[in-house]
Amino acid sequence: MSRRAAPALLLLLVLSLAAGVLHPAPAAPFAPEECARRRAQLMATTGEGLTVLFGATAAAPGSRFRQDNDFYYLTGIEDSGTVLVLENARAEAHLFLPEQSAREIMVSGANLLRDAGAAARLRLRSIAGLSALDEFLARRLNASGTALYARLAPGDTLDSDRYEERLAIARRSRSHFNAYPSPDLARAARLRELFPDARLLDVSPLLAKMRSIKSEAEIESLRRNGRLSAEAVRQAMLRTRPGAREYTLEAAAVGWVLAHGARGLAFQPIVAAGLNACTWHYEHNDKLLAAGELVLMDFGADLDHLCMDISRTWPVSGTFSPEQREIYRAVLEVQKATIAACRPGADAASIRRVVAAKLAEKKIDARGLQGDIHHFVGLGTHDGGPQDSPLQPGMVLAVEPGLYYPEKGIGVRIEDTIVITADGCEVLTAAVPKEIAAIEALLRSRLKGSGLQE
Ligand SMILES: [Mn+2]
Repeated sequence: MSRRAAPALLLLLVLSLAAGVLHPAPAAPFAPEECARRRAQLMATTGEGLTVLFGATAAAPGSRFRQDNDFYYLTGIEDSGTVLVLENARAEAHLFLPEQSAREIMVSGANLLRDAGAAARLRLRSIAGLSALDEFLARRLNASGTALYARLAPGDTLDSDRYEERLAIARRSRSHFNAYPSPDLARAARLRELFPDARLLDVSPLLAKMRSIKSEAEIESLRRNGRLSAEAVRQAMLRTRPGAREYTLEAAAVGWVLAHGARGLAFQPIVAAGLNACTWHYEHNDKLLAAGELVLMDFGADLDHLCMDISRTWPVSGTFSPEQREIYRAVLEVQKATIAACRPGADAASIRRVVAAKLAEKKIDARGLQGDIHHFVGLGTHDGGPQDSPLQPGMVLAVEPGLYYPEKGIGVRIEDTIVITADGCEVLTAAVPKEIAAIEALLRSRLKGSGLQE
């Protein structure tokens, strides 16, 4: 090595080490080879033209940066402001990242533009600065009528699916002062403006369909999250006592998952005592727990960018009243019958038939509950997916029946996240009790030795 080359090589070494620190290897479900496989599958489906997908540009206010779900699914990359371009027929992927000033690097750390080995490691054809994006697209969209796949529907977020995002945009636009377009709508309009003769097509349904079937690595990570989130709820149950506040339980569960490697939470935890449980998405979590009330907790961690969703309801004093017991039992039997009916090929109608038969056999009054699956779970707590098609192995979903009686101050929801297997399903969140006897036994163990009386 020449004397002149040595400092340059040393600088390169330092920069690549720094990049290694700033860019820790993604967890197995989003490892480079997994993401490359997904990109190849998507490109084989589209087959022609280009696909352009935009990453998240900034963290939500008050939050840690979390990459856009579709973007993370295809790249495993957390850098902000990144754009992925797929040349579908050539099966090649390119990444464009913002060029950063020295100050930006000092504040936020260097992005992958400074990481010389990144393209090879991530199985990309190239990595370039964002200022080269428009010209790259213009060159590749040279022929009139070229297919340009982009996201024309709103992207999903940590806890809202595409439909809920659409709803949020519509609600915000009730005031015309707030009727600014969503980032996806603005980007689609810009693409139309820049490339008016390209054939703009929506990539969202293709990605939603792919994401609905989880890989082995995703399922293994979701299994770990199921155990982790279940233990967190169990920890909250053990902190329950009259005079504690809802947030005491929240703190126990949040502390538990953060102490065990979760990135964060899948959604704002709901800890709702008494009447509060009748507000489905209650999140104040500051009320005192009173003896005789039920408390409903809806909780899940974000582990490896994958979410979990679990709800339990239990008595503050440790024992269900006869009326609470009757309502709880109806929800529990419906929930268990629904889970038992979830298998490959099952659809909404067949699940309802199985649930009805099971409830009739057990002579349970289900109080109007019929047995529904509620939403998919994955990169988002409310993950996208084909809503009305039969279940398939690898689908992950939440079953969360609930009964709510505001006039009685009673709300009961019991929720597990399940994965469809070859011949049925596996409950990922089974490690926290839901049978009445098991809940009362756990709560008795808490009361023992604490000096508390029921
Ligand atoms: Mn749910």
